[in-house]
Amino acid sequence: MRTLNLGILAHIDAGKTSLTERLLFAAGVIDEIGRVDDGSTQTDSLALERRRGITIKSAVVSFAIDDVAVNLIDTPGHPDFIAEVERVLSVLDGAVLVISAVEGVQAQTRVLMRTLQRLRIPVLMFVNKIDRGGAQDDRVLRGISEKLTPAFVPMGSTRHLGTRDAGFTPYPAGDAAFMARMADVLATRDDALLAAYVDDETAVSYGRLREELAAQARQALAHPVFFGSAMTGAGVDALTAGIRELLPAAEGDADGPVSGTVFKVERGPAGEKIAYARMFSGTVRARDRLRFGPDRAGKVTAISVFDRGWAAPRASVAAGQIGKLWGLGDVQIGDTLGVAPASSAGRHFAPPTLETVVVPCSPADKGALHVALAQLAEQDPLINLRQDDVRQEILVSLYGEVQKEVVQATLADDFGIDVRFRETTTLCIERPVGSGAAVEMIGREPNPFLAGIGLRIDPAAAGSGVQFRLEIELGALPFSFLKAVEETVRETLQQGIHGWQVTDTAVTMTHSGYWPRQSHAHGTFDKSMSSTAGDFRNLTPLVVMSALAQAGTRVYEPWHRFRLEAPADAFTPLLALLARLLAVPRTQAIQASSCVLEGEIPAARVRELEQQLPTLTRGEGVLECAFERYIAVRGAIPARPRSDHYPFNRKEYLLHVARGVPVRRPADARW
Ligand SMILES: Nc1nc2c(ncn2[C@@H]2O[C@H](COP(=O)(O)OP(=O)(O)OP(=O)(O)O)[C@@H](O)[C@H]2O)c(=O)[nH]1
Ligand SMILES: [Mg+2]
Repeated sequence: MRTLNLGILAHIDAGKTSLTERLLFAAGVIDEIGRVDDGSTQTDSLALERRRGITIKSAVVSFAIDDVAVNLIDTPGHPDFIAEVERVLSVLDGAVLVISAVEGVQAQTRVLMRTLQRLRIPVLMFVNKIDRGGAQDDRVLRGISEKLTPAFVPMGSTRHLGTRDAGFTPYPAGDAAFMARMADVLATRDDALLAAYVDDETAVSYGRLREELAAQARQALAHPVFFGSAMTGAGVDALTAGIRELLPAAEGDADGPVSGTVFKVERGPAGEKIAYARMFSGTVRARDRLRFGPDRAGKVTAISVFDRGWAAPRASVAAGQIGKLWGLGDVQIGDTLGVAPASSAGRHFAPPTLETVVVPCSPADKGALHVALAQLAEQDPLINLRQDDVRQEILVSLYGEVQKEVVQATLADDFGIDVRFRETTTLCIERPVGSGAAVEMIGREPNPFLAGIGLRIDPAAAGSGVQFRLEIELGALPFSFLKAVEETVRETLQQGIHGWQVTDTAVTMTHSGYWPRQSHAHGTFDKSMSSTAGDFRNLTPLVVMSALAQAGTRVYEPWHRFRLEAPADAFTPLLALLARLLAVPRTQAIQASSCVLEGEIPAARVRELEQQLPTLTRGEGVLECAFERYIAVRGAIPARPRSDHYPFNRKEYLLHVARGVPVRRPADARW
């Protein structure tokens, strides 16, 4: 039996969860179709999801199509939960991108397709809701062609669009228009096919085109498009057949070295940690000891594997499969089990752009709040818990207001802690402007640490994060010291010159020095003569900050791309509002009764736009927003209150002062 790990992705409300339910029903896994609107679907199983009618967490279910075992991952469409989508991307063999036949290609559809293409993940498209009033097929196809990809192939025709009787009929074998479309799309990627087709159109058989379509779809070069309705079930059989025919099965050797990726972590009823892992190679058995980080490992106590329905207890999970693993107490989302798979995760979407202070309504809950948030951060690492030691406050990173409400409701429902939020600020980033370097030699005044470090900081491509490189000889420094330097570099860059996270930079270690472990004649360790990892941890922040000060940094703020649809008479007031919010409208179109405005807006102003919109448009305005890029802040630079992890101690503080590195003595320092 082949396995296919399939993601369902779309803009919010396109019908992913409803379609998942339909596919489970069609495969005979469930006898009755649940409805999102009644809170009775399989994959929206959290109380909060049922209450709100939206998906918040990715969920896995499975079913079989003939000889293919499909693990289906239903993902959330709301941009506040994009991190959930990000985490599953690295475990997919293919995806179904759902597009509403009424709304067409939407902001998030573009963001998702762009990412799927970048990762070369094969994509089938399903144009859903053909039963709903306003459904159109040609307009959606135009949208796909203009905004997503030219390499799409409609797989059939629709009838009675916009009615309960709406249906989809796959093109029959040999259909001339279908063959012409396949040939057009496929020939651009296949010279032999192009030559044969140019030579004699009729010489290329339907069978050959169909085979080539499957081959190109499996390589993510061509994208078959199906139509249907998750509500009535129309077109779902054709989609099911397409999933089997046109998407690749998981590859991997069950007898090879163990390699897997953890893409979801949850807590069981007794608080036990459960890791969801997709295996790329090898087999993990219960009681196996697994390594999942440089210094983290654990023993698997139990396994269940997704198989025709839900996860069921099994003795092992093998290459291609998705399993739930118990017993790995320290495991984190994104961890690699065993050897790293060829296509490692990495960041595909923008990080959260907001940060807010979380305050317990009852001060007595402070300790419990910290524990609860740490558990939430385990399931969603981008929450990025930050403790402000000076003000004794806890901060979390967020994507938006809906995620904020979800965090609040989860803390209340699952942990019994009522919280409120204070001061939501936009998270900016800092990027180095030029290059900077700094060196502290070992044993040279005023360096009080038994460590020598030289670092150079250079700007790197947008989106590349922080890379740590070595220009010292490998082996010149013991590994534990090297690791201490790299970790401390990353930690220090959490807060740059203006307090924001420094990113898109390459940090190169250019110099190192240490004193090897010295012992007295009688064998006791002499700290005054021997370097320790602590010396490297203490010295690194200073060298980083000196080099960074020399490189200089610029602060960038997040901007969103927006699309606004509103009654035509709201056009002028909307333009005025956009101007006040410093948004930049790029295109606009006014028709008889409605207008469409598209452009970019600082993320910090999106909330205000959302709040003003209903009044200006009599509640009819529709706003779509998605993160687009970082743009350098003009004018006053927003400063972030520093949480001062450093200086760690008095020696280091004095060294900062001696070197003229800007530093503040923590208010609660005991020295
Ligand atoms: N008429 C009609 N309504 C549909 C169809 N599919 C889904 N819906 C409705 O559209 C709404 C959203 O459906 P969901 O399945 O929750 O959409 P989703 O993409 O999972 O939404 P999120 O997970 O929150 O992004 C619900 O009210 C569904 O009943 C369809 O084919 N036809
Ligand atoms: Mg959903």
